[in-house]
Amino acid sequence: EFLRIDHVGVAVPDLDDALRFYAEMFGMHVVHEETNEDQGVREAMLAVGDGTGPRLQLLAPARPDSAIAKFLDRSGPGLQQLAYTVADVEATAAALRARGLRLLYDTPRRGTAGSRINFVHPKDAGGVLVELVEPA
Ligand code: V0V
Repeated sequence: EFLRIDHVGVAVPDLDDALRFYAEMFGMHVVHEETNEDQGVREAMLAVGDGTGPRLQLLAPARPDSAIAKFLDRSGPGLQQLAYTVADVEATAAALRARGLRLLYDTPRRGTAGSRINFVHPKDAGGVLVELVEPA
């Protein structure tokens, strides 16, 4: 069901500070940036190397009641999620539900760049927040 790793998500308190850090320290640059009001995040996708592989997603809170704000309060900055590319997010979610895993949403929501997304609860996936991404 999983085609490849789509991105790894890192929670950061301030997106501009983080972008500066990744550029200056690691030479990594933004390929996409947006605010997702539904998720309450300001986010940026960074390419690694030639940009053909998985991306790094920096996630900063856009609102104090967002999932990222809560994560930062509890855990501090750091790895927040691991996202896999799937061909059909509804079919994959249904298959995982049938195996007893809790999906966070009944129907997919809007993710980066018009993708459709859902998540497996981290308590059902060995402590990892697993995101399913069906690209636009
Ligand atoms: C919480 N927990 C995590 C975790 N977040 N464990 C691993 N990784 C995480 N990111 C643990 C937490 O330490 C608690 O463990 C337990 O889960 C709490 O579960 P809960 O009370 O049911 O839930 P909350 O309120 O802590 O929220 C966690 C969830 C929330 C995962 C439900 O963050 C959520 O709805 N996430 C999905 C949306 C999201 O993450 N959006 C931001 C990215 P103990 O203490 O009980 O052991 S947006 C995005 O990725 C986009 C737009 C995109 O890629 O396109």
